[in-house]
Amino acid sequence: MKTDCLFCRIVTGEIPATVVRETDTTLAFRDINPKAPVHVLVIPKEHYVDVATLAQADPKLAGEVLETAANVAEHEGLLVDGFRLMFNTGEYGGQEVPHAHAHVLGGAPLGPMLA
Ligand code: DGP
Repeated sequence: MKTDCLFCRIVTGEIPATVVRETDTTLAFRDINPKAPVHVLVIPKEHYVDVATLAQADPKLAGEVLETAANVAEHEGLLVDGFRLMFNTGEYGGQEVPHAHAHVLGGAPLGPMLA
């Protein structure tokens, strides 16, 4: 828990969020500024600054984030038509919140990412 981290404060409940799934180690909640009909963020409850740091420090937990993302996709009905799973990482990756998070995006055709 990092007291000045937005997503850590969502984990503690200090900042409200629409939670769609929770495990002992991960939390999934709707993005406040959705970019698709379904836009859910999946985070490890423990603070890691980005997915690269998370995966190197705790690959098991990184796998649990992926598992929760897959379960969210299934629960949101995204498995048949497909969806996008994205980790913005660092400044050049466009990461705005420095707590590792996966974006689960779907519910409409998203097109090629690097058009
Ligand atoms: P990124 O650019 O990958 O760091 O994405 C951060 C996402 O977090 C962005 O899509 C908007 C979302 N977000 C920012 N602040 C909040 C918040 O307070 N609540 C929720 N639910 N989402 C937030």
